[in-house]
Amino acid sequence: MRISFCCFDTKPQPWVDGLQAAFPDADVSLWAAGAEPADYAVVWAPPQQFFDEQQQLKGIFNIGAGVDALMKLKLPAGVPVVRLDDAGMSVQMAEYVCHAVIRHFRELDVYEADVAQGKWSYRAPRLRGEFPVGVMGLGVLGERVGRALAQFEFPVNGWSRSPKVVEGVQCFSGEVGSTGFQDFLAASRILVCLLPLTPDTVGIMNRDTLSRLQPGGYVINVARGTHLVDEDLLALIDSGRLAGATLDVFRTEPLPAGHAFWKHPKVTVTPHTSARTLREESIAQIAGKIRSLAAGAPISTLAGVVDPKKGY
Ligand code: NDP
Ligand code: OXD
Repeated sequence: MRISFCCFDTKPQPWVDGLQAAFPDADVSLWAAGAEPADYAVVWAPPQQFFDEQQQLKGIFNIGAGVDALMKLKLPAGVPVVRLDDAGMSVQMAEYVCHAVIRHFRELDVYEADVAQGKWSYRAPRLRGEFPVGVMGLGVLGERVGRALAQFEFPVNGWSRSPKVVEGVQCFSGEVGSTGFQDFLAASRILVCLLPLTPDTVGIMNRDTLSRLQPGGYVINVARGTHLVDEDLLALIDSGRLAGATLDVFRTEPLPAGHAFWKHPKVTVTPHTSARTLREESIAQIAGKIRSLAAGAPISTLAGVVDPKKGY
């Protein structure tokens, strides 16, 4: 068996070594132009040339949850694409989003600023019932985030394309623009984006949709930068319609120097770090799936197989 690893965003050698340790008899290598045809690809945002050359693949494994970078490419026909299915990311995402919600709700940013000036001051307690949180996307990550927020007794709404039942979460469903979507927005004050980036969800957080949130709305984007129309968010914050935002993902990454988000007092920026790919967990998950496929298991038995029609 030959496995090709192709990723330019991380140190490749520990991945190659980890995959080799999982498959001692296989030939595992870091891809370079002109490399021999491989059976399985383990990739993150590879160049088109990778797939132009690798035409004999039996499976493509993405070392992240989001496959938007892969879906832009021309992939070899009929080869299954498998994304990470949690692999240690959902607990990180729950931590990050709960932190952002609680920091905003408890005004911890205001306390931090006061303390920095040596000020001992109190804010009036706020009622969590007045801060319903809406989670867009109730997949592997969104569901975990919704459940975690419910543990803190926030009213939690969730929205997905197909109907769901999640304990502690009021679930809405339907396509973008449907009544279910509009009702979800109207019921929410804090909006969390955990959608995949697809043609349907590009720019989903814009002036119209963000204006439908309850007054004093707050935005947490942990999915993809292109879900958000930056200028619309800034205009709504500056007009006082929205209270602020916590943003982990951006249209261009790294966030360009001089972008208004960097210094905006009501915007908190982190560098695409809300849920990191954990190497050991990911290799174990991918290796298990490669073993299943190599043993003849039907692709439908694997978790995280991407539906090319849906794009996630
Ligand atoms: P899943 O595929 O498990 O979940 C996606 C959810 O979004 C599903 O509930 C799906 O609905 C819903 N959805 C998709 N399209 C639509 C639509 N058009 N209308 C309504 N609902 C829709 O993905 P994950 O939870 O694993 O990951 C979500 C995203 O998080 C990733 O795609 C990635 O972009 C981002 N991410 C960001 C990270 C970071 O560090 N910032 C780390 C990891 C992921 P249904 O179930 O009905 O199909
Ligand atoms: C992912 C990411 O999609 O890290 O896994 O953004």
